[in-house]
Amino acid sequence: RFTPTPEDKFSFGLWTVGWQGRDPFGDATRAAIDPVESVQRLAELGAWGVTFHDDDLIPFGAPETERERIVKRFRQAVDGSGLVVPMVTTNLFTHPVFKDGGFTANDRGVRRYALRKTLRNIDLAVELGASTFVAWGGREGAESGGAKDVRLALHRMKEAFDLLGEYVVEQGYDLRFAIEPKPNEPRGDILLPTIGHALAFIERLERPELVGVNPETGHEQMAGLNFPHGIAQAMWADKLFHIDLNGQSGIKYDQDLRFGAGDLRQAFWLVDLLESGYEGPRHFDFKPPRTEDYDGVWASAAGCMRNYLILKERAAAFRADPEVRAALRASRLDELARPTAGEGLAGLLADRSAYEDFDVDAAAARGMAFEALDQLAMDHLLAVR
Ligand code: 3MF
Ligand code: MG
Ligand code: MG
Ligand code: MG
Repeated sequence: RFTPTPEDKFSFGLWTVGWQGRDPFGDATRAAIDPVESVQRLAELGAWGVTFHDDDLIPFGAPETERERIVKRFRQAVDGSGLVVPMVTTNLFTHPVFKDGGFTANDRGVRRYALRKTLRNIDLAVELGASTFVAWGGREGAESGGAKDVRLALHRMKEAFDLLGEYVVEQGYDLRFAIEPKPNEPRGDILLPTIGHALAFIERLERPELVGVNPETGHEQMAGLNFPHGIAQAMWADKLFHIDLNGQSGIKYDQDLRFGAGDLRQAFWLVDLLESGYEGPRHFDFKPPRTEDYDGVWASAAGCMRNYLILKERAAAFRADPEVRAALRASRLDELARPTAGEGLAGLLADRSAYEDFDVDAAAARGMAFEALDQLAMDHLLAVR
Protein backbone atom coordinates (compact mmCIF):
# COMPACT_ATOMS: atom_id res chain seq x y z
CA ARG A 1 0.00 0.00 0.00
CA PHE A 2 1.29 3.46 -1.01
CA THR A 3 4.27 1.83 -2.72
CA PRO A 4 5.13 3.73 -5.90
CA THR A 5 5.55 1.99 -9.25
CA PRO A 6 6.55 3.41 -12.66
CA GLU A 7 2.83 3.54 -13.61
CA ASP A 8 2.48 6.40 -11.12
CA LYS A 9 4.79 8.50 -13.34
CA PHE A 10 6.82 9.98 -10.50
CA SER A 11 9.95 11.85 -11.59
CA PHE A 12 12.69 13.76 -9.79
CA GLY A 13 15.27 16.34 -10.79
CA LEU A 14 18.93 15.44 -10.26
CA TRP A 15 19.22 18.80 -8.49
CA THR A 16 16.61 17.80 -5.86
CA VAL A 17 18.09 14.74 -4.18
CA GLY A 18 21.49 16.06 -5.24
CA TRP A 19 21.10 19.36 -3.37
CA GLN A 20 24.06 19.73 -1.02
CA GLY A 21 22.34 22.12 1.37
CA ARG A 22 24.16 25.29 0.36
CA ASP A 23 21.98 28.33 1.18
CA PRO A 24 22.61 32.10 1.41
CA PHE A 25 23.69 31.71 5.05
CA GLY A 26 25.45 28.37 5.18
CA ASP A 27 27.79 26.02 3.44
CA ALA A 28 26.99 22.60 2.05
CA THR A 29 26.05 20.00 4.66
CA ARG A 30 26.26 17.04 2.28
CA ALA A 31 28.75 15.91 -0.36
CA ALA A 32 27.76 15.75 -4.00
CA ILE A 33 25.94 12.61 -5.20
CA ASP A 34 27.02 10.98 -8.44
CA PRO A 35 24.06 11.32 -10.88
CA VAL A 36 24.43 7.62 -11.66
CA GLU A 37 23.84 6.80 -7.98
CA SER A 38 20.78 9.08 -7.91
CA VAL A 39 19.37 7.27 -10.94
CA GLN A 40 19.82 3.89 -9.26
CA ARG A 41 18.40 4.98 -5.91
CA LEU A 42 15.39 6.66 -7.51
CA ALA A 43 14.64 3.54 -9.56
CA GLU A 44 14.84 1.41 -6.39
CA LEU A 45 12.37 3.73 -4.68
CA GLY A 46 9.84 3.21 -7.48
CA ALA A 47 10.30 6.41 -9.47
CA TRP A 48 9.59 6.45 -13.21
CA GLY A 49 11.73 9.30 -14.49
CA VAL A 50 14.74 11.52 -13.87
CA THR A 51 15.22 15.09 -15.10
CA PHE A 52 18.11 17.52 -15.03
CA HIS A 53 19.59 20.89 -15.94
CA ASP A 54 22.50 20.63 -18.38
CA ASP A 55 24.89 21.74 -15.61
CA ASP A 56 23.55 19.17 -13.09
CA LEU A 57 24.98 16.47 -15.31
CA ILE A 58 27.78 18.11 -17.25
CA PRO A 59 29.91 20.61 -15.33
CA PHE A 60 29.68 24.11 -16.85
CA GLY A 61 32.40 24.57 -19.46
CA ALA A 62 33.39 20.88 -19.66
CA PRO A 63 35.28 20.10 -22.88
CA GLU A 64 33.41 18.26 -25.64
CA THR A 65 35.06 14.86 -25.11
CA GLU A 66 34.31 15.03 -21.37
CA ARG A 67 30.70 15.96 -22.16
CA GLU A 68 30.30 12.96 -24.44
CA ARG A 69 31.78 10.61 -21.85
CA ILE A 70 29.44 11.90 -19.11
CA VAL A 71 26.34 11.70 -21.29
CA LYS A 72 27.18 8.16 -22.41
CA ARG A 73 27.70 6.99 -18.81
CA PHE A 74 24.46 8.65 -17.69
CA ARG A 75 22.54 7.16 -20.58
CA GLN A 76 23.76 3.67 -19.70
CA ALA A 77 22.72 4.17 -16.07
CA VAL A 78 19.25 5.42 -17.10
CA ASP A 79 18.70 2.55 -19.55
CA GLY A 80 19.98 0.00 -17.04
CA SER A 81 17.68 1.30 -14.29
CA GLY A 82 14.54 1.30 -16.43
CA LEU A 83 13.98 5.02 -15.80
CA VAL A 84 13.06 7.47 -18.55
CA VAL A 85 14.13 11.10 -19.08
CA PRO A 86 10.79 12.88 -19.64
CA MET A 87 12.08 16.44 -19.22
CA VAL A 88 15.31 18.40 -19.52
CA THR A 89 15.97 22.06 -18.65
CA THR A 90 18.76 24.61 -18.96
CA ASN A 91 20.62 26.31 -16.16
CA LEU A 92 20.59 30.03 -17.00
CA PHE A 93 21.02 31.16 -13.40
CA THR A 94 24.06 29.74 -11.58
CA HIS A 95 27.03 31.07 -13.54
CA PRO A 96 27.86 34.75 -12.81
CA VAL A 97 27.46 35.53 -16.52
CA PHE A 98 23.68 35.21 -15.97
CA LYS A 99 23.56 37.66 -13.05
CA ASP A 100 21.20 39.94 -15.03
CA GLY A 101 19.34 37.12 -16.76
CA GLY A 102 19.65 34.91 -19.83
CA PHE A 103 16.99 35.63 -22.47
CA THR A 104 16.35 39.14 -21.10
CA ALA A 105 19.79 40.23 -19.88
CA ASN A 106 20.47 43.82 -20.87
CA ASP A 107 23.80 42.61 -22.32
CA ARG A 108 23.02 41.36 -25.85
CA GLY A 109 26.05 39.06 -25.89
CA VAL A 110 24.76 37.29 -22.79
CA ARG A 111 21.36 36.84 -24.44
CA ARG A 112 22.92 35.28 -27.55
CA TYR A 113 25.05 33.00 -25.36
CA ALA A 114 21.99 31.94 -23.32
CA LEU A 115 20.14 31.03 -26.51
CA ARG A 116 23.05 28.98 -27.82
CA LYS A 117 23.43 27.18 -24.47
CA THR A 118 19.71 26.35 -24.59
CA LEU A 119 19.71 25.20 -28.24
CA ARG A 120 22.59 22.85 -27.55
CA ASN A 121 20.76 21.45 -24.55
CA ILE A 122 17.61 20.92 -26.65
CA ASP A 123 19.63 18.55 -28.85
CA LEU A 124 20.66 16.62 -25.73
CA ALA A 125 17.07 16.54 -24.43
CA VAL A 126 15.82 15.01 -27.68
CA GLU A 127 18.75 12.59 -27.80
CA LEU A 128 17.70 11.28 -24.36
CA GLY A 129 14.05 10.96 -25.37
CA ALA A 130 12.58 13.93 -23.47
CA SER A 131 9.28 15.36 -24.74
CA THR A 132 9.17 18.43 -22.50
CA PHE A 133 11.71 21.22 -22.19
CA VAL A 134 11.27 23.39 -19.11
CA ALA A 135 12.36 27.02 -18.97
CA TRP A 136 12.64 28.69 -15.58
CA GLY A 137 13.88 32.25 -15.97
CA GLY A 138 15.11 32.67 -12.42
CA ARG A 139 17.45 35.55 -13.24
CA GLU A 140 15.07 37.29 -15.67
CA GLY A 141 14.08 40.26 -13.53
CA ALA A 142 15.39 43.15 -11.49
CA GLU A 143 15.92 44.64 -8.05
CA SER A 144 15.25 48.24 -9.09
CA GLY A 145 12.90 50.08 -11.45
CA GLY A 146 15.31 51.71 -13.86
CA ALA A 147 17.41 48.56 -14.29
CA LYS A 148 14.91 46.78 -16.52
CA ASP A 149 12.58 48.09 -19.20
CA VAL A 150 9.98 45.37 -18.70
CA ARG A 151 8.25 45.91 -22.05
CA LEU A 152 11.54 45.61 -23.91
CA ALA A 153 12.51 42.59 -21.79
CA LEU A 154 9.23 40.91 -22.75
CA HIS A 155 10.02 41.57 -26.42
CA ARG A 156 13.35 39.80 -25.91
CA MET A 157 11.65 36.96 -24.01
CA LYS A 158 9.22 36.48 -26.89
CA GLU A 159 12.09 36.62 -29.38
CA ALA A 160 13.84 33.83 -27.45
CA PHE A 161 10.81 31.50 -27.36
CA ASP A 162 10.05 32.22 -31.02
CA LEU A 163 13.60 31.23 -31.96
CA LEU A 164 13.48 28.09 -29.81
CA GLY A 165 10.17 27.13 -31.41
CA GLU A 166 11.58 27.75 -34.87
CA TYR A 167 14.50 25.48 -34.04
CA VAL A 168 12.45 22.47 -32.89
CA VAL A 169 10.13 22.78 -35.91
CA GLU A 170 13.09 23.06 -38.28
CA GLN A 171 14.78 20.03 -36.70
CA GLY A 172 11.53 18.05 -36.70
CA TYR A 173 11.77 17.50 -32.95
CA ASP A 174 8.78 16.25 -30.97
CA LEU A 175 9.41 18.61 -28.07
CA ARG A 176 7.22 21.14 -26.27
CA PHE A 177 8.28 23.96 -23.95
CA ALA A 178 6.97 24.60 -20.44
CA ILE A 179 7.55 27.98 -18.81
CA GLU A 180 8.00 27.86 -15.02
CA PRO A 181 6.68 30.99 -13.28
CA LYS A 182 8.10 32.28 -9.99
CA PRO A 183 7.43 35.66 -8.36
CA ASN A 184 10.87 36.35 -6.84
CA GLU A 185 14.07 34.69 -5.59
CA PRO A 186 16.80 34.92 -6.68
CA ARG A 187 15.80 38.21 -8.37
CA GLY A 188 13.88 40.80 -6.35
CA ASP A 189 11.12 40.50 -8.94
CA ILE A 190 11.08 37.89 -11.70
CA LEU A 191 9.37 38.32 -15.09
CA LEU A 192 6.36 36.05 -15.75
CA PRO A 193 5.81 35.81 -11.97
CA THR A 194 2.67 33.63 -11.91
CA ILE A 195 0.80 31.04 -13.98
CA GLY A 196 -1.55 33.77 -15.19
CA HIS A 197 1.25 36.02 -16.43
CA ALA A 198 2.84 33.07 -18.26
CA LEU A 199 -0.44 32.01 -19.92
CA ALA A 200 -1.02 35.54 -21.20
CA PHE A 201 2.57 35.74 -22.51
CA ILE A 202 2.31 32.41 -24.36
CA GLU A 203 -0.64 33.65 -26.44
CA ARG A 204 1.56 36.41 -27.95
CA LEU A 205 4.15 33.93 -29.27
CA GLU A 206 4.52 32.85 -32.91
CA ARG A 207 3.86 29.20 -32.01
CA PRO A 208 1.71 29.24 -28.88
CA GLU A 209 0.80 25.56 -29.41
CA LEU A 210 4.40 24.60 -28.62
CA VAL A 211 4.49 26.35 -25.26
CA GLY A 212 2.74 25.59 -21.97
CA VAL A 213 3.50 26.00 -18.27
CA ASN A 214 5.39 24.09 -15.58
CA PRO A 215 3.89 25.52 -12.39
CA GLU A 216 5.52 24.81 -9.03
CA THR A 217 3.44 24.47 -5.84
CA GLY A 218 5.61 26.73 -3.70
CA HIS A 219 6.12 29.38 -6.38
CA GLU A 220 2.43 30.24 -6.62
CA GLN A 221 2.04 30.03 -2.84
CA MET A 222 4.97 32.45 -2.40
CA ALA A 223 2.70 34.93 -4.22
CA GLY A 224 -0.17 34.10 -1.85
CA LEU A 225 -2.07 32.36 -4.62
CA ASN A 226 -4.18 29.20 -4.52
CA PHE A 227 -2.12 26.58 -6.38
CA PRO A 228 -5.00 24.23 -7.32
CA HIS A 229 -6.88 27.22 -8.79
CA GLY A 230 -3.87 28.12 -10.95
CA ILE A 231 -3.46 24.52 -12.05
CA ALA A 232 -7.15 24.32 -12.91
CA GLN A 233 -6.83 27.37 -15.15
CA ALA A 234 -3.74 25.90 -16.83
CA MET A 235 -5.67 22.65 -17.45
CA TRP A 236 -8.67 24.61 -18.74
CA ALA A 237 -6.34 26.32 -21.22
CA ASP A 238 -4.76 22.94 -22.20
CA LYS A 239 -1.42 24.34 -21.05
CA LEU A 240 -0.45 22.08 -18.17
CA PHE A 241 2.52 20.47 -19.95
CA HIS A 242 4.45 19.61 -16.76
CA ILE A 243 4.32 20.28 -13.00
CA ASP A 244 6.79 20.81 -10.13
CA LEU A 245 5.32 19.34 -6.95
CA ASN A 246 6.61 20.32 -3.52
CA GLY A 247 5.53 21.87 -0.21
CA GLN A 248 5.45 25.46 1.05
CA SER A 249 4.16 27.04 4.26
CA GLY A 250 2.79 30.43 3.29
CA ILE A 251 4.38 33.55 1.84
CA LYS A 252 8.10 33.24 2.53
CA TYR A 253 11.28 32.11 0.78
CA ASP A 254 11.07 29.18 -1.68
CA GLN A 255 10.99 26.33 0.85
CA ASP A 256 10.90 23.37 -1.57
CA LEU A 257 9.63 21.06 1.17
CA ARG A 258 8.77 17.49 0.22
CA PHE A 259 5.35 17.10 -1.38
CA GLY A 260 2.60 16.96 1.26
CA ALA A 261 4.52 19.09 3.74
CA GLY A 262 3.41 22.71 3.93
CA ASP A 263 -0.17 23.42 2.89
CA LEU A 264 -1.75 19.96 3.18
CA ARG A 265 -5.27 21.06 2.26
CA GLN A 266 -4.08 22.58 -1.03
CA ALA A 267 -2.10 19.37 -1.65
CA PHE A 268 -5.31 17.35 -1.21
CA TRP A 269 -7.28 19.46 -3.70
CA LEU A 270 -4.33 19.46 -6.07
CA VAL A 271 -4.13 15.66 -6.20
CA ASP A 272 -7.92 15.50 -6.54
CA LEU A 273 -7.61 17.85 -9.55
CA LEU A 274 -4.61 16.17 -11.22
CA GLU A 275 -6.26 12.76 -10.92
CA SER A 276 -9.31 14.14 -12.72
CA GLY A 277 -7.47 14.56 -16.03
CA TYR A 278 -3.74 15.35 -16.00
CA GLU A 279 -1.77 12.59 -17.74
CA GLY A 280 1.74 14.03 -17.53
CA PRO A 281 4.65 13.40 -15.17
CA ARG A 282 4.23 13.88 -11.41
CA HIS A 283 7.54 15.67 -11.06
CA PHE A 284 9.00 16.54 -7.67
CA ASP A 285 11.08 19.70 -7.36
CA PHE A 286 11.90 19.65 -3.66
CA LYS A 287 14.95 19.95 -1.46
CA PRO A 288 15.69 17.50 1.36
CA PRO A 289 16.39 19.98 4.19
CA ARG A 290 20.07 20.58 4.94
CA THR A 291 19.58 18.97 8.36
CA GLU A 292 19.40 15.57 6.58
CA ASP A 293 22.15 13.08 5.88
CA TYR A 294 21.98 10.63 2.93
CA ASP A 295 19.40 8.39 4.56
CA GLY A 296 17.35 11.53 5.15
CA VAL A 297 17.62 12.48 1.48
CA TRP A 298 16.07 9.21 0.32
CA ALA A 299 13.50 9.25 3.13
CA SER A 300 12.47 12.71 1.94
CA ALA A 301 12.24 11.57 -1.71
CA ALA A 302 10.22 8.50 -0.73
CA GLY A 303 7.94 10.76 1.34
CA CYS A 304 7.05 12.86 -1.72
CA MET A 305 5.72 9.80 -3.54
CA ARG A 306 4.08 8.25 -0.48
CA ASN A 307 2.22 11.47 0.30
CA TYR A 308 1.00 11.75 -3.29
CA LEU A 309 -0.35 8.19 -3.17
CA ILE A 310 -1.98 8.70 0.23
CA LEU A 311 -3.69 11.86 -1.01
CA LYS A 312 -4.72 10.07 -4.19
CA GLU A 313 -6.45 7.42 -2.09
CA ARG A 314 -8.06 10.06 0.15
CA ALA A 315 -9.31 12.07 -2.86
CA ALA A 316 -10.75 8.94 -4.49
CA ALA A 317 -12.54 8.05 -1.23
CA PHE A 318 -13.98 11.58 -1.10
CA ARG A 319 -15.28 11.38 -4.68
CA ALA A 320 -16.76 7.88 -4.17
CA ASP A 321 -18.64 8.67 -0.96
CA PRO A 322 -22.45 8.84 -1.58
CA GLU A 323 -22.77 11.47 1.15
CA VAL A 324 -20.22 13.61 -0.66
CA ARG A 325 -22.18 13.25 -3.89
CA ALA A 326 -25.31 14.40 -2.11
CA ALA A 327 -23.37 17.27 -0.53
CA LEU A 328 -22.04 18.32 -3.95
CA ARG A 329 -25.62 18.45 -5.24
CA ALA A 330 -26.72 20.40 -2.15
CA SER A 331 -23.96 22.89 -2.98
CA ARG A 332 -25.30 22.98 -6.57
CA LEU A 333 -22.07 21.90 -8.28
CA ASP A 334 -24.26 20.13 -10.86
CA GLU A 335 -25.85 23.49 -11.69
CA LEU A 336 -22.42 25.04 -12.26
CA ALA A 337 -21.90 22.41 -14.96
CA ARG A 338 -24.92 23.68 -16.89
CA PRO A 339 -24.52 26.51 -19.40
CA THR A 340 -26.04 29.72 -18.04
CA ALA A 341 -27.99 30.54 -21.20
CA GLY A 342 -27.77 27.45 -23.39
CA GLU A 343 -30.83 28.64 -25.35
CA GLY A 344 -28.92 31.76 -26.44
CA LEU A 345 -29.10 35.49 -25.85
CA ALA A 346 -32.62 35.94 -27.30
CA GLY A 347 -33.95 33.24 -25.02
CA LEU A 348 -32.31 34.83 -21.99
CA LEU A 349 -33.79 38.23 -22.86
CA ALA A 350 -37.26 36.75 -23.40
CA ASP A 351 -37.24 34.77 -20.15
CA ARG A 352 -39.16 36.82 -17.56
CA SER A 353 -38.22 34.33 -14.83
CA ALA A 354 -34.55 35.25 -15.37
CA TYR A 355 -35.12 38.86 -14.30
CA GLU A 356 -38.56 40.44 -14.01
CA ASP A 357 -40.01 37.54 -12.03
CA PHE A 358 -36.78 36.29 -10.47
CA ASP A 359 -37.14 35.99 -6.70
CA VAL A 360 -33.96 37.77 -5.67
CA ASP A 361 -34.76 37.56 -1.96
CA ALA A 362 -35.36 33.80 -2.07
CA ALA A 363 -32.10 33.25 -3.99
CA ALA A 364 -30.21 35.47 -1.57
CA ALA A 365 -31.61 33.55 1.39
CA ARG A 366 -30.61 30.09 0.10
CA GLY A 367 -27.55 28.66 1.89
CA MET A 368 -24.83 27.10 -0.23
CA ALA A 369 -24.00 24.27 2.23
CA PHE A 370 -20.29 24.64 1.53
CA GLU A 371 -19.30 24.11 5.16
CA ALA A 372 -20.90 20.67 5.34
CA LEU A 373 -19.20 19.76 2.06
CA ASP A 374 -15.80 20.97 3.26
CA GLN A 375 -16.13 19.08 6.54
CA LEU A 376 -16.69 15.87 4.55
CA ALA A 377 -13.51 16.67 2.64
CA MET A 378 -11.68 17.25 5.90
CA ASP A 379 -12.96 13.96 7.32
CA HIS A 380 -11.70 12.14 4.22
CA LEU A 381 -8.37 13.98 4.24
CA LEU A 382 -7.85 13.02 7.89
CA ALA A 383 -9.03 9.47 7.16
CA VAL A 384 -11.76 9.48 9.81
CA ARG A 385 -14.42 8.50 7.27
C1 3MF B 1 13.76 27.25 -8.75
C2 3MF B 1 13.23 26.13 -9.50
C3 3MF B 1 14.11 25.57 -10.54
C4 3MF B 1 13.39 24.98 -11.71
C5 3MF B 1 14.34 24.31 -12.59
C6 3MF B 1 13.76 23.41 -13.60
C7 3MF B 1 16.25 24.95 -9.73
O1 3MF B 1 12.93 27.71 -7.80
O2 3MF B 1 12.14 25.68 -9.23
O3 3MF B 1 14.95 24.61 -9.93
O4 3MF B 1 12.39 24.11 -11.32
O5 3MF B 1 15.11 25.27 -13.20
O6 3MF B 1 12.60 23.84 -14.10
MG1 MG C 1 10.57 25.95 -5.15
MG1 MG D 1 11.77 26.08 -7.21
MG1 MG E 1 10.82 24.22 -10.04
